[in-house]
Amino acid sequence: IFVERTLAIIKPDAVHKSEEIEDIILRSGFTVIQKRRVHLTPEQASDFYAEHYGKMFFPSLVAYMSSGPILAMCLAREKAIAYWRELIGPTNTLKAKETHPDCLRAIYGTDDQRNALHGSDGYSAAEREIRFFFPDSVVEPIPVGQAARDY
Ligand code: YYY
Ligand code: MG
Repeated sequence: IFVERTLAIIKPDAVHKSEEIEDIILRSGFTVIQKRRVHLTPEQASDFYAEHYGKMFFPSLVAYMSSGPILAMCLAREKAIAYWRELIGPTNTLKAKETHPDCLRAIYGTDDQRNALHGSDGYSAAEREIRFFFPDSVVEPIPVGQAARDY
């Protein structure tokens, strides 16, 4: 059995709540494999969100993501990708507050764009995004039962 990895980001509007959010992450059964505080340049934020290049919201998304420090985390758990997406909830914080009031974006998000948290949306995105922040991380899934410090 192999656990799965995903990339989580605590975005600039929620970094001041990162200790509280990390507690929830651990209580939800994730292991924090790697963690890095980083202040992205606009160029780096554009690279990270390249799939959205050309969309109306792209310039303000890049400005937001480079507006202050963020906390990038590689999380591991069984079905980490889907479970982390479920835990953070819908993209739009305002909708999340109405339909999923317990999700992390509803609790920590600011508005329809500043939604506090990021989660990879699939396996290939997760691998690419983990490499983006942790270029020397292992590529293989992590066997269940191995301690995080082994990696
Ligand atoms: O994966 P997720 O973050 O839930 O949403 P995406 O559709 O990938 O968009 C990435 C990011 O862009 C989102 O977290 C907020 C912002 N955004 C926006 O400001 N306005 C939109 N209409 C859609 C997305
Ligand atoms: Mg996305």
